[in-house]
Amino acid sequence: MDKPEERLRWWVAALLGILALDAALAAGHLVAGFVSSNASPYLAVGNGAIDLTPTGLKDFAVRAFGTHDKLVLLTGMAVVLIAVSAGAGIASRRSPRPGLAVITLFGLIGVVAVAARPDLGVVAVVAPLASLLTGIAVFAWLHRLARRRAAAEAGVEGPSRRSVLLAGAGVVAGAGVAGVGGQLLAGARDAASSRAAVGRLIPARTAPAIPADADFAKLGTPAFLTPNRDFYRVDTALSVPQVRAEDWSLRVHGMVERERRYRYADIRERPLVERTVTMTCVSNEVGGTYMSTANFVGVDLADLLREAGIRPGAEQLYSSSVDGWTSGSPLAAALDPGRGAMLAIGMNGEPLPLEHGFPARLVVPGLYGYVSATKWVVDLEVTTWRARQAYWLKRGWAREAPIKTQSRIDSPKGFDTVPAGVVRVAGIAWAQHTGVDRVEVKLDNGSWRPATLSAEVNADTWRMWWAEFTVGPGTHQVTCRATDRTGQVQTDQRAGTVPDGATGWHTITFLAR
Ligand SMILES: Nc1nc2c(c(=O)[nH]1)N[C@H]1C(S)=C(S)[C@@H](COP(=O)(O)O)O[C@H]1N2
Ligand SMILES: [Mo]
Repeated sequence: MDKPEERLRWWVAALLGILALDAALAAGHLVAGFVSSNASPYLAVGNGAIDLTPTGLKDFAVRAFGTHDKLVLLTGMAVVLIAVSAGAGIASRRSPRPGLAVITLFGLIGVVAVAARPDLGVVAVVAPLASLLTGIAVFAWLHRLARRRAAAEAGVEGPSRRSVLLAGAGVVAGAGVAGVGGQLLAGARDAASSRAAVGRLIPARTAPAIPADADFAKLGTPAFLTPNRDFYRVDTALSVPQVRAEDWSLRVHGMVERERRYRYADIRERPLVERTVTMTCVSNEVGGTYMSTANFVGVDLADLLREAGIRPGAEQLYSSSVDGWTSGSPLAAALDPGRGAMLAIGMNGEPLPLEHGFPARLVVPGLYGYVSATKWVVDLEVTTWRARQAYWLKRGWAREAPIKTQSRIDSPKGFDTVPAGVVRVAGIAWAQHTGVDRVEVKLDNGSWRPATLSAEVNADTWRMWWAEFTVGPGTHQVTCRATDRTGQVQTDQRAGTVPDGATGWHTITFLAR
């Protein structure tokens, strides 16, 4: 039988588990600073979790938490890790073995998650291995110390209380230094400095200036061009991929006459074009905000594909990002000179922001982002639909996903209170690559009334609208619907976002007083 004095108090044991976790994660983060910030085991496990999450849950997370979905995931992971580590500590009040087993299991999960990342080489596993070894060493060491102290309290020779506390504090301080060090190292090598060094991208052909009456921002619509910091962001990347322009290249291969590889300077030195495009996410719900407009600067995708020479029978442009995300676009859309598909390197007068795909991304007007807009793009494979299935296609989303004709009310906002009398209703409509022809608005059970449209910038961008109603006190409802250039009226049939984009009319309720 064990002597009772050799058992650790439960809270001391729990603390040991948490300290070992802290040290392990910090060590991994530090080593990842030398390799790649994405080799940090914590981030790699989170990224792995995102890729393994079923579509329905992922769609829910994006809807429920929006851009914060990743913060929610990281926080949830932290809570689980701390709880399990504390539990493993408590299970190790006598022998360190249960704790060591749990640490080994965690460490191996980290190793697998890093090894599975397509953007990292094999050396990257040194980061999770550092976590694994540090976790084991710290736990074993602190455990021995704490048990000898417990014995000392029972009268046997052993370390002082002070030395045990110092050891614990030393682990916390060491982990702090390692964690911060890893962060600084990653920062020094990162893409932000590379982006800052790019300088101004001057298009040979600039987009026509946006007329002043292209938006009704004074009436509550968004500004016509979305500032980069406000541009919606949707991707599966838990930490933004860090690609330096100097290290980037784009491979064009597959069903082509000759494989090509472009470096950043090759693209930059070409005559650049600028195009104003409204991008939309297929996860945008009726009334949602996953859409934005920017001036994109880049080169014609069709030019790059033609230089490689397309072989007969090719159907799909299968593009991959540095972190292994993939997208499949109809090759015909990428080649169509009237479509204006681009390899973009600039956005609103700056190099692409890191979150929006620096150094380069695809932009194909008229198609939802998941079938067209690969960020951090490094590989273009010309292929068939049978040969390759892209990321979201495998998860139940449609192969063909043109953006649907839709409209949205921005003002009043749902459940606003406004003064009775004249009410101005304003919003946006979009039917990218087809163009918006008309928007109609309806108050309560009234008839459809035409809205005033903003100046059209081009068929690939949103269009703003407004209409005026006189309302008495009470609750009212407004609804809008758009008609595109083909004469198709936006359907009132409600459909969810899966598999190819939501439909239905946007209605809001407001109170007049
Ligand atoms: N590498 C990568 N590119 C990606 C995605 C992604 O998850 N990873 N998401 C796509 C989706 S679903 C959309 S809607 C657009 C969003 O681009 P933005 O974040 O610049 O607005 O990027 C597309 N490109
Ligand atoms: Mo999307």
